[in-house]
Amino acid sequence: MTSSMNYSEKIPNNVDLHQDKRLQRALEEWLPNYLEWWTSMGPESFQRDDVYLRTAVSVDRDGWAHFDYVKMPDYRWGIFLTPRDTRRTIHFGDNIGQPVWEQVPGEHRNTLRRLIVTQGDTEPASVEQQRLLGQVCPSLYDLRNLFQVNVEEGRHLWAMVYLLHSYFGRDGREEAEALLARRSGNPDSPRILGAFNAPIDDWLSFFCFTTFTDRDGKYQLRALAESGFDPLARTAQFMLTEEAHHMFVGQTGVQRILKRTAELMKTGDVRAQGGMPIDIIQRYVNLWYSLSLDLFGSEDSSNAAMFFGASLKGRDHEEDMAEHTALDLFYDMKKYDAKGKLSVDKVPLRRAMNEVLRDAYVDDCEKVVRSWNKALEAEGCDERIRLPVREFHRAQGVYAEICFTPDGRFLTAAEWNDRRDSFLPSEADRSYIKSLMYAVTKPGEFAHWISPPSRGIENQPGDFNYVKFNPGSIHHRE
Ligand code: BYC
Ligand code: FE
Ligand code: FE
Repeated sequence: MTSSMNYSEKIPNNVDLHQDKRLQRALEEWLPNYLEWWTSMGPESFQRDDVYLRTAVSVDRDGWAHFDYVKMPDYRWGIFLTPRDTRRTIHFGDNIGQPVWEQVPGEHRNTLRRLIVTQGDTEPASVEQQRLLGQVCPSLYDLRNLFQVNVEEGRHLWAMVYLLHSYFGRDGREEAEALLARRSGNPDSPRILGAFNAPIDDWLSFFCFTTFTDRDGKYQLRALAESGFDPLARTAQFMLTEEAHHMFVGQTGVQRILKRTAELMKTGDVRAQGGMPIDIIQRYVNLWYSLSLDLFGSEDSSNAAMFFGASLKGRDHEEDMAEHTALDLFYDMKKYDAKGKLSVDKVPLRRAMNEVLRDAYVDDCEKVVRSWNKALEAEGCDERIRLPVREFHRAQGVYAEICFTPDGRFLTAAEWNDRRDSFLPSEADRSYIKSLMYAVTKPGEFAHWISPPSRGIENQPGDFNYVKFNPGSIHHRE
């Protein structure tokens, strides 16, 4: 295991893949299936264009990225793990103090496989969800960022497939095939988790998704980076370094839209000038935030207790916690009856681990919204974006069957139905946002509804040509 990466092999890696011929062969057999999936389900219409992408060249904290023009199917997807720390011991749950596992413990095999498959399933799902967005990109800068996110989600799939192939034998290989077979939004073979079946066909949705849903990824990966199963922990650690850019794309994307909207508010009606009104942006935030809260699973979960007890999935920054068994401790959980009457239950802390992770996520999202509101304030705009309460619009967990307004007031189902369109994007909102989508492909130009970024990727100038269209491309110009 080294921090530098071997790019001379068919599958770039820092796990000495050539020393395990069987595994190498299995992954080389999976590779063409992956490429077939990528060319049919990946970004449509752009597979032959040259995109200014970063590729990982070392797993060191700084300086791991290399930037160059690449055709997406030629991207060097590889297997990169943070180097092993041989002194690492299990530091939470029932196995504290034991050396971390380098192989899958038999009694946790099915549970671990399920966690890895669930994580792996989200990665190709997001690429499928975003596959048509390039055709209506608001700029070349944004187009390049979309593709950077897409190729890295492809690499995250590789990360999970490596674990399945090397540690789970035949059923791991079968799961790796199934990861290429399910399809986002397909009623017959949907992706596993809710948010990954929702359509993303406009850029406001994309920026909300990369803000809120990729951020679920950050927290789930942080919890898996604590795992007693060391290969999973090290894989998750390296994935987190890539994840930061995805959330940057989302957060700055929404911020640039808000800035533009605030500018347009000074000169008249936002909609009449072709911008995105704040109330519509708020409804998209409400949707993607609530869908993403669902991804943490139930507030009170026997699965979560088992994952923690078995030392498979820890808490965010487990080392900072006062205590690491989570036994004989309780979490004060808000619950409601069908009439909306509140009670506070004492839930055993292990059973509340999904909610503990969600708490960290909610704090992080609040910071993001504060930065958005600062941008509005800087434009002299009095409007503000607000996160809905966590009970709002939930489909998983203890709040699932109960209706709440974004500010936490209980509603009957009939009241909810009457007011739904003021909380979540309506058909009219969606068709208006879609009507704003058109391709802007001249270097340095931006769609009317979004402001330019404050700086370019790798400090490139504002008119940098991030994507070079080749003859045959839908955006190619002579
Ligand atoms: N939709 O006790 P429960 C990312 C299922 S994002 C549908 O409530 P548990 C990325 C659950 O699977 C990060 N089903 O929850 C972002 C279980 O089913 P089974 C992805 C759901 O098990 C952007 C049942 O309900 N990583 O990386 O404690 C772009 C009862 O489960 C949902 C992970 O998720 C839902 N929302 O926790 C690209 C980490 N929620 O098993 C990538 C791995 C729950 O009874 N996964 N269910 O059939 C996990 O840690 C856990 O599986 C979950 C659920 C946190 C998801
Ligand atoms: Fe990912
Ligand atoms: Fe991501």
